[in-house]
Amino acid sequence: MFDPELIRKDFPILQRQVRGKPLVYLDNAATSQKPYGVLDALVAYYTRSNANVHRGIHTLSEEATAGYESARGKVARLIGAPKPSTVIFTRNATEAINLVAHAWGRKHVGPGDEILLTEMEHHSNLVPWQLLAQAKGAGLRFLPVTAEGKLDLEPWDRLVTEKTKLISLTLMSNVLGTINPVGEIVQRAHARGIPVLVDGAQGVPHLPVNVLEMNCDFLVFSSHKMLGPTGVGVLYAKEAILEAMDPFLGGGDMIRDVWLDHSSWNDLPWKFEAGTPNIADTIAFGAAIDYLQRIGMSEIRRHEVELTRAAGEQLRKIEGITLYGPSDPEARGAAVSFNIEGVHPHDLGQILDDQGIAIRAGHHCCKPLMRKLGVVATARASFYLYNTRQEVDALVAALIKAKEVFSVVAHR
Ligand code: 7TS
Repeated sequence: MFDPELIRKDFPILQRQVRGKPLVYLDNAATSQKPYGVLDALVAYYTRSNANVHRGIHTLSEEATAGYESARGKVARLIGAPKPSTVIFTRNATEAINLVAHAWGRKHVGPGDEILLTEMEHHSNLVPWQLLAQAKGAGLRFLPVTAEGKLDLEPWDRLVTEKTKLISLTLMSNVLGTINPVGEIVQRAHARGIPVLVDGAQGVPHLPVNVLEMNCDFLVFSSHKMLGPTGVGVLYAKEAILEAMDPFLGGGDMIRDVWLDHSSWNDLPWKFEAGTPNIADTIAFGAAIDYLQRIGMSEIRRHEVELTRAAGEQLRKIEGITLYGPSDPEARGAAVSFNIEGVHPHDLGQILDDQGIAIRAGHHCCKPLMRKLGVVATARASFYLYNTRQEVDALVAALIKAKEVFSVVAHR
């Protein structure tokens, strides 16, 4: 049975206090906490098996290589990738998008071509395309966001033309929580021969995801938002696309043979992994995936829907609050952004920190979306598997108190 109280015992950081209060960690959309299994995997690797991968024939190197490649298999199984060789390890989701923008984009996007994004993208899924468009004389187009924070597909036929070379969008918004209809978008795009990149940085940690069902051409995400260490990201892509792509970075490990004036490339996935990779953190990412799968992605999703429902119901009662994104908890993830009239979100963040409650305040790397919402910043609480109903209550109580403090100050 899913029991967040039992789950919490696996996360040592959740036992600590902040400013004399038990930590209430509600900044999971920024990064998640790590269970003992992940921490133990790091220590075990460095205390027993530390060596470079893919090179030595000695025992330690074989153990390191087996651990590293086993993590790749775990990622492939988690997302339903047909082969582990379609999973490329990067530093984070951002680097995975940049890899595609360089290694695929520079070959397939030319002057006058267009890339279709949405107005709710994280800067990670915007700036790499701006750089590509500037380098190639290409243009960017954007699916708009409705007042409820959903994608507006009405202008699809005007926005998707023979110029469109790629559609790149987030599975789940880190600000609005919106879960986008990626399957439908992939179908529509493929009907016109256009590949689709899915930014799964928020989606993969919180939803069951299957790349064959979604039928996306690229999927990117980060270990650190799904109980794993920082410094590891994933690019999944269809095998034929990866085979046809040139390398991103050059160096050791990504070559088959090297002459003074040219080189040939290693097989997938190593063609895209130049230099010594982040071995320890990747192995520990494998332990994070084991943990998530032991609990079950559907169970995690169900728990988060309940927390989001409870948060929505209680937050909506606070006078002067604006909640962003879809109100139906089934249509959204557990990142809940809001503003309270008369209180700057940074002040909210500070006051909540005094209560041991960690939320994020700011533009969440979505400045164009902030402009669309007509704000400079929002406060954001984001839940994960180890959060509880009591923590939702603590958040709401602290916000009510913060509002009272500010109305007293305002009336002085
Ligand atoms: N895409 C989305 C939708 C994200 O939310 C983030 C990070 C990224 C990409 C980039 O991930 P990275 O691991 O490469 O940095 N989002 C956030 C956030 O909402 N608060 O801090 C980081």
